[in-house]
Amino acid sequence: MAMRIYLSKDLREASRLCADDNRKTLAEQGVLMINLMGSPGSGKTTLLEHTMRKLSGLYRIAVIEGDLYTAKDAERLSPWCKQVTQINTEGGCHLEAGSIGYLLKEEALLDSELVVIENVGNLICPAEFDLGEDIRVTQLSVTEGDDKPAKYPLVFKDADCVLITKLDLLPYCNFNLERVIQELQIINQELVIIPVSVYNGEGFDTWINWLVKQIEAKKKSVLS
Ligand SMILES: Nc1nc2c(ncn2[C@@H]2O[C@H](COP(=O)(O)OP(=O)(O)OP(=O)(O)O)[C@@H](O)[C@H]2O)c(=O)[nH]1
Ligand SMILES: [Mg+2]
Repeated sequence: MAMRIYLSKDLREASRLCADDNRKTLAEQGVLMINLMGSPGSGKTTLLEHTMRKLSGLYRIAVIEGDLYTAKDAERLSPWCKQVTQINTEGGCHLEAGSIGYLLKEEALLDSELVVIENVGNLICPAEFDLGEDIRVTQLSVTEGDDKPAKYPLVFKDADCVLITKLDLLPYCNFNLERVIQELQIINQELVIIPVSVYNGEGFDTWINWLVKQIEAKKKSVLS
């Protein structure tokens, strides 16, 4: 016989409170925190390598790497970034606000001007968990197929910026860029959409300029 269980408590409440705490801590310090999401292999770490190479001389940047296993991504970023922390979820499909809050107690992290979280590669679960970030960036590579925004809308709907990555491979993929851009604009009219390739540099400066604007706005907000 089927049994219905009524929950009188919101099971996500603790996580939401942690996210709010993280946002408050970051706001007090003027630190911008970005939650970078996307499928496994969509190019998140590669984008970060190039982004750090460009910005690490200009800003104090910390990276939090989320992966099920290994410290491979943290090792890739360590030449470009002084403060890299790897979180292994050991099977977990997303990061949680509590783990980020624990790291935000470290002085080195709060001394940064930008904290980038590379979430676990996945278009589903990370979208459902607020980490206390200011900005959500979702990557979609042209090799994944142009049906993904329609099939996994939440991670695109709640994003501030979508990077359509591996643009250099567009001629070899059955990916209708114009249609994807239109679909994304319907899902979220405010979305900043930047097609980019770190291999041939297309769109990369547009991404960097947008990111710098966000860092500067956050720094200014603490002064005003
Ligand atoms: N052609 C092309 N390949 C790219 C580009 N960006 C990344 N790649 C390749 O895509 C593969 C996966 O890149 P990663 O940066 O490791 O992907 P990821 O999203 O961090 O993967 P996970 O951390 O496992 O989720 C690598 O072989 C990269 O060299 C690009 O702009 N063009
Ligand atoms: Mg990675």
